[in-house]
Amino acid sequence: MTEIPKNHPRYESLIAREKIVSGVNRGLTSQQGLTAQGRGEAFDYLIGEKTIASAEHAETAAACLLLLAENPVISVNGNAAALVPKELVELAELTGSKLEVNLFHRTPERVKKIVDELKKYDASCVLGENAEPLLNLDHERAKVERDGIFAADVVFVPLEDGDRCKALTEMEKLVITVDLNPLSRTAQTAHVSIVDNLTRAISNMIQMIPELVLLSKNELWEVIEQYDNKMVLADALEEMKEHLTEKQNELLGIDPTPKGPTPEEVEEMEKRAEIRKRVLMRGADLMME
Ligand code: PTJ
Repeated sequence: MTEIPKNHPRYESLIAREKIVSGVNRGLTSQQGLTAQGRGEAFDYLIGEKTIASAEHAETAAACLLLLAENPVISVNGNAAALVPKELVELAELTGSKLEVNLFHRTPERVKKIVDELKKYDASCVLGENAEPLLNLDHERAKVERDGIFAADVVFVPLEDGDRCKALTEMEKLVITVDLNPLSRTAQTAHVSIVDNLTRAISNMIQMIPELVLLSKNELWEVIEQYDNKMVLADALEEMKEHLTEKQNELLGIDPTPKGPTPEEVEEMEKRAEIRKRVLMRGADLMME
């Protein structure tokens, strides 16, 4: 891995890039995963490389769904395995979810390598090696495990392909995704779309779970009932628009905050109003005379 100094202004982003490259070199991540990461980075720029409030709301709803589910499954692809393997194992443990390696560009070698990678972080059981073509899609993309994603009531599929996301929602599962592109078919099809970087989203969810487990089932359902995925996506687009306008103003040296008058200007305005009043009164006197 290239040494990245901690004080580099783009440290987080460069480290993520290194992790994806290392994932490709170790045979975990597909080459297509490199372009996917690049696309994600571009959208992260637009959103200001931070967790926006609506994404945090989606992360809360996602964590509640995983806690309420009877049979939750977290799907792991080559990018997720390179970026957040330890965190995925932790999230699975905290929510009682199964982990399943589920690849778009599937090869048995890559599935095995990702299973072994997750086991390095103490995952007790990782599904994926015995997948069968059970989704309503053509051949390799259709493969999932019968006791894993196929049987799940809630599936968490970060960085998923649009077709497969749609196939899962059509199976009446509740589908959660993480996708920095609010316009992607996946983001538009999933029930809960977290528009945030996978690295931030997973650690946010891990941090909120200790508080969420203290809530009753009814309270967890309340969070979900108030959740509106369309609003979350619309808000992400709005944030991007606002962020772009802010950057445009910075470039043009425009200060968008409406300025009120200075105390001197207020005094001057009051003086003028007084003079005007006096002139009007004098005019009225003259007319009476
Ligand atoms: O390992 P495989 O074979 O299962 O392949 C995984 C990839 C991601 C290559 C595959 O599913 C794919 O081609 O995905 P797409 O269609 O490129 O979609 C990936 C989506 O994730 C895009 O909308 C990106 O903007 C988004 N994305 C990429 N990196 C991140 C991200 N979203 C959040 N966090 C990221 N780090």
